[in-house]
Amino acid sequence: MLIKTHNSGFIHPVSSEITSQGIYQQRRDMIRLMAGGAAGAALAGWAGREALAQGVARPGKLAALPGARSAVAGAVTMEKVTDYKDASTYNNFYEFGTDKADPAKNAGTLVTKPWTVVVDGLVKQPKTWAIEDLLKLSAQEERIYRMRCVEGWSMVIPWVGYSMAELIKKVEPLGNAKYVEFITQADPKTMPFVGSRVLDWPYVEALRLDEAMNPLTLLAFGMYGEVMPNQNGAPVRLVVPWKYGFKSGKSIVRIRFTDKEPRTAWNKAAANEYGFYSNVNPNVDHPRWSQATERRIGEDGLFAKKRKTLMFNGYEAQVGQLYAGMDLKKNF
Ligand SMILES: Nc1nc2c(c(=O)[nH]1)N[C@H]1C(S)=C(S)[C@@H](COP(=O)(O)O)O[C@H]1N2
Ligand SMILES: [Mo]
Repeated sequence: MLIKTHNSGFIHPVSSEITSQGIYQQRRDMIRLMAGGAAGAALAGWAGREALAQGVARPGKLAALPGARSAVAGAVTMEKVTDYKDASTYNNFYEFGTDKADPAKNAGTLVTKPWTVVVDGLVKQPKTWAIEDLLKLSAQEERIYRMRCVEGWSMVIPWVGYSMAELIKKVEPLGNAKYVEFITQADPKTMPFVGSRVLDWPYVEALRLDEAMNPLTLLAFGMYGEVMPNQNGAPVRLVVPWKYGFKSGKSIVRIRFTDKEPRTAWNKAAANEYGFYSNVNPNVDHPRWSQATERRIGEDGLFAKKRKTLMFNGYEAQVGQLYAGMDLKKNF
């Protein structure tokens, strides 16, 4: 990232310089600049720098949404970032069709302004948030996460957002809140496949409260240093990098805290295939295929080897303790 300091102009910090103090200062600078409306070219952001370093330029198609590189353990991988083109044109978003190319083709009709997110259920501070206020609740961070779809492909995506825990702390869950349900937009007028019977709309996902509180769980507003493209879940989506992709609900309109395990879209569609937890696990096969390997999108040349899928998608150190003592074959 290009950080403006009072006397030395623009400097490029290297990772050894990223102290928590540095991150703190960077966040304060960012908040100050955003508050002053100065977000612009000078704020191309860590995302932009990181992407450039990896040979993936910020595409410059959408409004900039830079984020300071996250200090959360495990939130940055040095693996090659997936090309923006692949990340934005090879998607699952069944509200816009079931083909991987459909969301990019069809999601132009999604209306993201005005947008509100209702936060309710078992919380002390229920509230309807305007998307603009939700965006400003905490400093935007860049997180370069590995993403693994249950279908056997994976990507590496630089998301921009902040930990879901920031919002949870703000709304103060009651003592009996055990789960968080994420309800997404289901508007048949703007989403052509809502109304089809492929899923029971709206698309609903959920996490246990402690999973939602884990710092890796990201409320994302953008990717590649820009605001979220519609097909990737504008204006706000969840990203849960240790679970299969379908747990990361797109275009969220309501977040509800509950005491009972919510029914979720894919679990309702086929409970024997898609469990509540859906943690990435190479040792537990989908009933119809193995989950031991994956194909990294962008590496699918003739000689590209399949990669071994990692337990919890490589985030075991960060999230393994959430499942201590649980039988992960039963709780798949
Ligand atoms: N609302 C909604 N969210 C969704 C889906 C969907 O169909 N509808 N698909 C899921 C699946 S299966 C995956 S793999 C990821 C894909 O996200 P991406 O397009 O950002 O890669 O979104 C998830 N979130
Ligand atoms: Mo998926």
